[in-house]
Amino acid sequence: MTVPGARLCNTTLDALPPAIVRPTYDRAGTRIGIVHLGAGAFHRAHQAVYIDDLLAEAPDWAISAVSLRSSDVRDALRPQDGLYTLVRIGEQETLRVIGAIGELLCARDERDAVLARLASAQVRLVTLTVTEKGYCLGADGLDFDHPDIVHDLAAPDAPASAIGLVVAGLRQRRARGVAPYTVLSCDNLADNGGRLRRAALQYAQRIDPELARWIESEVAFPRSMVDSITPATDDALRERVAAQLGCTDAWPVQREPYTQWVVEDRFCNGRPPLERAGVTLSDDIAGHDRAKLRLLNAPHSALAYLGALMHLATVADAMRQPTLAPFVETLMRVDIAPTVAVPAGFDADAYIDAILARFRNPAIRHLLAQIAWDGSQKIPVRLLGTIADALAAARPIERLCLPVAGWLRYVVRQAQVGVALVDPLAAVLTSTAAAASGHAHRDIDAFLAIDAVFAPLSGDARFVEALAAAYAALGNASPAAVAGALERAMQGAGR
Ligand code: CS2
Repeated sequence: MTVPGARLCNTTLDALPPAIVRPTYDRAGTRIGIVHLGAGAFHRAHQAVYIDDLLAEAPDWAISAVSLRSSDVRDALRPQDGLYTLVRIGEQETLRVIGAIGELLCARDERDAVLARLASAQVRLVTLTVTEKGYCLGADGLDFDHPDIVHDLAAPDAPASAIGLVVAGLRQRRARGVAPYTVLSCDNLADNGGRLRRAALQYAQRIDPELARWIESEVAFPRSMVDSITPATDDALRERVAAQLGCTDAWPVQREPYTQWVVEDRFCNGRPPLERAGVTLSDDIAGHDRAKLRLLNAPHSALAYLGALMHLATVADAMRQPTLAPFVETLMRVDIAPTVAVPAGFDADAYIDAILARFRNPAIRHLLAQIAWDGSQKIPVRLLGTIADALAAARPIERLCLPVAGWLRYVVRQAQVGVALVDPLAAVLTSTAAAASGHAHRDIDAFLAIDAVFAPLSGDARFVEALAAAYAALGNASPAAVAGALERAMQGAGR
């Protein structure tokens, strides 16, 4: 039994109730081999769990988990020796204490320690979950006007951005004759490794063209696809965990039982034996990441915006809504699936069935508001590529435009009720929304001028027309108006 008021940490680990799964390896015998940028809940519920499975046989791959800005995760988990609880929400809830994180750092206040880790020869892999916006990308690769990039290029030895840190670490290693690390993006971006590589090369080129050439020839940037639904931690979870552990855990994480990690097997300085933890090593990442972005993340965003307009709270609530759920299923099967070139042996129907079942899981309280964050970063990679492909193939795009219009209506509504958007483009989105008149063409033209979101499509007359029509179809965006638009959009579906 643990003492009331005690905190989860190395010394309380042995006293946890027997049902709690915990590390089977000697934590003191592990060494940091991975620096992970972006120590949020997704990393801790996903990658860190795979690594936890491997540390008994591969003790050289423990993780130094780095937050770029906020010190919250470090402050919560450092007193816990990096330990935290993973709650798997299935038919039965299971609790497991994860020990893979050997160190927590915050780059903003411990930059030197982060740079020292990045320079260390023992570190052979740098992984990232910094979300779409963390890559500071514009329409053509790295956004050189992004304030973090401007800052980092002016002071490359004191970087704040993920790209700046990755390149600063490589620069130190090159200067000291230390072999480079592999840089593995684990974010929801199509061709995540390719984009990160191009951004790193563009950035390095500005600092030192020789460095850029070295990175180009020596550093591997494998692509990857990650998948596991991870609702944000709330107090209810903290309380459940404390009751079961018999001690407090300041920041447990939760996720569904399903998890997938597909990684391109291209590493330049060794790798953990990932396949032994259930990671798929594949050469066809493009097929996997496209299928996931288009068939899981795009419907998620559709549920988030259209569901929020219908005053629904969670994904499971949205999947019980009699017009929204069939609309999203039609979108997946009729409009999106034909644009996804699936990898060999991939059964798209079964994949869609499984995603719908995951969305319906009533045990998971996945807030639509969480998915609605960062729409300006998500809409292009989740929906606009599908629309571009449908246009190129002369397929209809009317239904595909509804979630995009739903996002814009949601932005307008948040501006009207005075709720701040969580989005790096919040300022321009909110000022555009505040000027919205309700006149579809005028409003759409104003939003389409936001190049960072719409640049590749805003000149396409069919898209402009279909988006304006979808925006108009949503009427005053009340729940009844949205339901009416979805019903009309379903007519004739299944062709
Ligand atoms: C979601 C994703 O928040 C979101 O935007 O669509 O985080 C989603 O839950 C994961 O990608 C599932 O793997």
